[in-house]
Amino acid sequence: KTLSGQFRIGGMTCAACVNSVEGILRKLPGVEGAVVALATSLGEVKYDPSVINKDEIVSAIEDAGFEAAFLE
Ligand code: 9UX
Repeated sequence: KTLSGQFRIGGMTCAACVNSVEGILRKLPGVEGAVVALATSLGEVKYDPSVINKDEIVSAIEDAGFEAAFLE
């Protein structure tokens, strides 16, 4: 089963940042899709909660030097 979560992301200032964040997310085990929008600073990730959770997704983004928080 796949869940979908929206998150707000900080620290992205150019289009290459978007590619970087999407690339990080798409490589994570359990992540099945990720899109990030520079204009709105919002992203959406589809993930398998039996493999990865939101805290781990946030940590991966923050390890790359960005800030992230799920909306809920
Ligand atoms: Mo753009 Mo983002 O030059 O970390 S790649 S600012």
